[in-house]
Formats: sequence, structure tokens, C-alpha cells
Amino acid sequence: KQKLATSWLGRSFYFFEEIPSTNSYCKTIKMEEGLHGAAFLTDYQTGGRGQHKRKWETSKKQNLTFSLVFCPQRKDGFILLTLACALAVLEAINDLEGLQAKLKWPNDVLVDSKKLCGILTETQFTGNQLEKIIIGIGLNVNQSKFPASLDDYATSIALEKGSPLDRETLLANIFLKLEKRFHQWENYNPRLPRSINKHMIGFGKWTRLSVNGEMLDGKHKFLGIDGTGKLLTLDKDLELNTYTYEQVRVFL
Ligand code: BTX
Repeated sequence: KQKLATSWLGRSFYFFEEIPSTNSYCKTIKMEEGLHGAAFLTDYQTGGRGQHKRKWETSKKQNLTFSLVFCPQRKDGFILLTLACALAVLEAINDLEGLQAKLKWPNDVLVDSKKLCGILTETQFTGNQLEKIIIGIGLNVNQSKFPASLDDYATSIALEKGSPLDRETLLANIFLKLEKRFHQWENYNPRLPRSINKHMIGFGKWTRLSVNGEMLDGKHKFLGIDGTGKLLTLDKDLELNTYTYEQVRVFL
């Protein structure tokens, strides 16, 4: 088994056999010394949440379901941080032989167009002071069957690889990649958005977008994200456009 080689991330570690949602649990804890980078992992989540009140469903003892809490120096760029975490998960997956994962704007990791991992980032403020960022990660590792509603849409590492794998070793590698990408994010390192764009589905392609719920008729070339995590496009008139995460849906 691979040992945890991080210097701080995941060093505080909390395990729950069963819990409604690790993200919801993290909302209730008070940030203290030593909790920056703490991990909260469960083997069974009964009320897992996705974005916009969607559900995250995961089977017992087969996947990786956890949240990390951060108290960063940096108080902006949370979309970029979410993508940095998705990138770290992708890198750990692509270290496994025979797998080629891709990022899908804004927060998914896919293999063969099927969802392998979802990320839910939540921020908590006291007044206008950022108290913590909670990053919830659900990664399908050894699950071999999905509910009918997700069948065409979800996959797991084991299904893609054809064999199950050790979750602890994978988690240790994810934490290591996460620590490196977190430092890059916190230090505004330009390599981070470049690495994200390199793995982003549809990068450099003409694609359809909707902005503020309205479909744009002209095609836009999808240029990934800029250094702040905003989405960049080039339109037919060669205008460069930047959009925020909330404004845009990308249809690939
Ligand atoms: P999302 O809103 O992008 O994705 C949710 C959608 O994904 C669901 O509506 C469903 O269609 C599909 N889905 C549900 N479960 C799975 C699954 N196991 N595999 C693939 N697709 C699925 C993504 O939100 C963010 C998910 C974060 C989950 C983590 S788990 C730890 C933490 N705690 C918590 O409550 N949420 C986060």
C-alpha cells in the first residue's frame, strides 16, 4: 500500500461509517488550528448532494466519498480551486494503467463521456470573512452497478479498468496531487490553468453555449479558462469573451 506522502493535506483525517453528507457535516464544524486541509471520509453517504439540489448517489464501501476543508490565504478564485481539485483527481486516475480521464466544465471528471467523479465546492462566511471552503468529492471507484437512471451516464474506475483497486492507495495519491495543485492555486501559478485546459473536453473547439440561460446562435470557440477561472471564448467576429461560471453552460 502507498503511504500518505503529503506534508499537510489529509493529515487530519476523520472517518464515518455512515453519514448523511460529508459536506453538510463540514458545515457544522468550527475551524480550529490544524483543520486546514483536514479530510472527512465516509463509507456510506445517505444524503449526498450535488449542485443545484441534485443528489449524489453512492454505494456502500466501494467508492471514495469525502470532503476537505480549507482556510486559504486566497479569498477568490474558487472555481479555479474546484477545477484544480478535479485536475488532481484526474491525474491520480491517469496514473492507473489504461485510463484516460478528461475534465468537463465546470466540475466533472469523465472517462469515455461517462461521469466518474463529481465535485461540490461550498464556501462559508462569517459576515464578510471567509471561514472555510468545503470541497466535496465523490469518486466512483469499485462500484460495479449503477441505478437504472444513471446507467448510461455514470461509470467507475473498476468498470473502466476491468478490475477493482485499493481505495486507500488511490486516496493517498489523490491527496498528494491535491496538495501540489492547491499550492499552485494559492500562489496564482499560471501553470495551473494551463494544465486544466490541457485536459478540458472541447478545448479549442467550436461549441454551442448558453449565456444567462439564452442560447447563443453564433458558434464560439471554447478556449478553456483564464488565470482567474473565468471561461474564455472566441466568437465568429474574433472577439474574445470572458464569462463567469454562473453565466455559462457549455454544450459539447
Ligand atoms: P452534479 O450536480 O454535477 O451531479 C449530480 C448529478 O450526477 C445527479 O443529478 C445525477 O444525475 C448524477 N449522479 C448522481 N450520483 C452519481 C454517481 N455516483 N456517479 C455519476 N453520476 C452521478 C456533482 O454534482 C457533485 C457531487 C459531489 C458529491 C460529493 S460526495 C462528498 C460530498 N458530500 C456531499 O454531499 N456531496 C459531496
